Amino acid sequence: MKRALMVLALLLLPAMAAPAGEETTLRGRVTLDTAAGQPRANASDVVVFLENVEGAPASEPRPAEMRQLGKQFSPEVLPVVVGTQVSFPNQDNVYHNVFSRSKTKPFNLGMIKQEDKPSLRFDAPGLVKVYCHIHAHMVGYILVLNNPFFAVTDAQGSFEISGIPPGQYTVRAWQRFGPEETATVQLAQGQTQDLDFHLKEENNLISSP
Ligand SMILES: [Cu+2]
Repeated sequence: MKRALMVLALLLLPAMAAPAGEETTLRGRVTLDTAAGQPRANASDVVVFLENVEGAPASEPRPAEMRQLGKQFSPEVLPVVVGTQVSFPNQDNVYHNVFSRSKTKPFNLGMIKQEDKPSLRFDAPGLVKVYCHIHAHMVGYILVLNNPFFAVTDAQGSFEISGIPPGQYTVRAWQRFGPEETATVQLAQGQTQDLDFHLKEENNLISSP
């Protein structure tokens, strides 16, 4: 009995040693396969986000930026929380244009000259695909989300979301080039939970606005 109690005490030690107020965290790694079935070396730009989070902060979201740089949108994938003001600075020495036909937020910012920085507020959740009518290859993705609990993967596919209120959530891993994946997690206060996703790209994507 004594021995059992001691074992129990030892088992509890790591939890007790954790600093008070440790943040509830979800982290993991996304692996991406190409349509040909090969692992993609660069697994960046997958957006991992939580659904149905209640009591999300009501504070004004921080402004975000999608630059035009080297005739690309940068970043190409930009997740933001609903209500975010996004500016589109042109950092090239050529004209650009930024427009979208997405139902979530159709717009056209007209001609944007170097150093100009028009901005827009994204008030409705959903995907907004962004293009430039001068450079047909330019495409950007603004994913407008209902709460600030999201992360974008780095080149290794790693992500981390912290400060999550404890609870049960649906987690979605969204990619540009194929179907997303979902998972359900149960997060306890102060816990760090690992969650991995495996996504596959598709060849036959129909280009939608
Ligand atoms: Cu352009």
